Amino acid sequence: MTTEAEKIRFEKGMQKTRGSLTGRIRAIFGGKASVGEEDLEHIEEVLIQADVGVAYTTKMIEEMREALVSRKSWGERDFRSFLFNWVVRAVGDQGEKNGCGFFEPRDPDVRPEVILFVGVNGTGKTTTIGKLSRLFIAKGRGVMLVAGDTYRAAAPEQLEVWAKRSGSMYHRGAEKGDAASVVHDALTMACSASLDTVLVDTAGRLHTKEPLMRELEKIMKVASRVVEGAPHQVVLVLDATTGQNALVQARSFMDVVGVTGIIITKMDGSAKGGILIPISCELGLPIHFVGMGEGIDDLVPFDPEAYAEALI
Ligand SMILES: Nc1nc2c(ncn2[C@@H]2O[C@H](COP(=O)(O)OP(=O)(O)OP(=O)(O)O)[C@@H](O)[C@H]2O)c(=O)[nH]1
Ligand SMILES: [Mg+2]
Repeated sequence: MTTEAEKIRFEKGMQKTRGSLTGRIRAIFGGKASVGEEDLEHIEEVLIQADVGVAYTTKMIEEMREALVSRKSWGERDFRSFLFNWVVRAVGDQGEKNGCGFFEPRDPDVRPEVILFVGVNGTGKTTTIGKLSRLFIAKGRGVMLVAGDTYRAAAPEQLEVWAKRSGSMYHRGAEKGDAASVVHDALTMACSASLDTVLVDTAGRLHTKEPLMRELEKIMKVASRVVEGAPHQVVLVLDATTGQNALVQARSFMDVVGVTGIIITKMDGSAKGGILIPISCELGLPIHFVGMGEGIDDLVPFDPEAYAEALI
């Protein structure tokens, strides 16, 4: 369930996208009582600029055209309510898979639940793990953060700061060490400490870099040797400001590591929040959360209605 406070955070976080969409839509309607066929082209442009994607925009416009035929007039309010319903239908298709089911262990008989975070450089993996660790701790779980990023200098320290903030345990290995062995040691410790949840950070990697993608496979293999079925979730972190490229990244990671869900970050910094629509519709994966800022509280469970409302 999305709370009122979460809805408000969604709205605030999506100001940039909404600001740009609303302004343009208003310009199209320009006080007219009704739009006509001739305006559809402009509406199409606006949706593509918000990164809804050509395929989904075309679909939407076709449905609008049909709706126009069966009505005498179509004012701005009609249009907005059409858009709202369309978006909810499109992104709500993933149904229960969206939102908060995330906190429930995939296999209740196995502890700890191991969650691996992957994505290209700088998408917000480490920050998202930090935000999530606090939410897990608030649910009374024993949490460990694992610095599986052994590439970037200062990456382990960055994660350690988040561990201290949230009150999580923390494990790192030797500098420039082997990420898979860091994960191995961390999971062994987490088992003996009877922890509930282990969040594993990994180095950012371009989906086109073959050896780095192989390293992820190795981490997965090692994890499953220590904890049955691990990693139980593989979360792909995508940056909303990268637009359509996020879809390309997603497909490459899905091929290699069997991604189970998505978190979209930096929605607050993007005027292209429409990208969530193709991400949700085309990948067939749940969107668990949306990042709305850099602070520890700036992670909001994804809710189709709150999203559609904030978009429009
Ligand atoms: N505005 C905004 N900034 C964010 C969000 N999430 C992360 N950031 C910022 O994005 C930058 C990169 O975040 P990191 O968490 O270091 O990203 P990363 O994926 O771990 O990066 P690498 O480990 O280098 O691949 C930082 O400055 C974060 O504060 C968000 O939802 N909104
Ligand atoms: Mg990082």
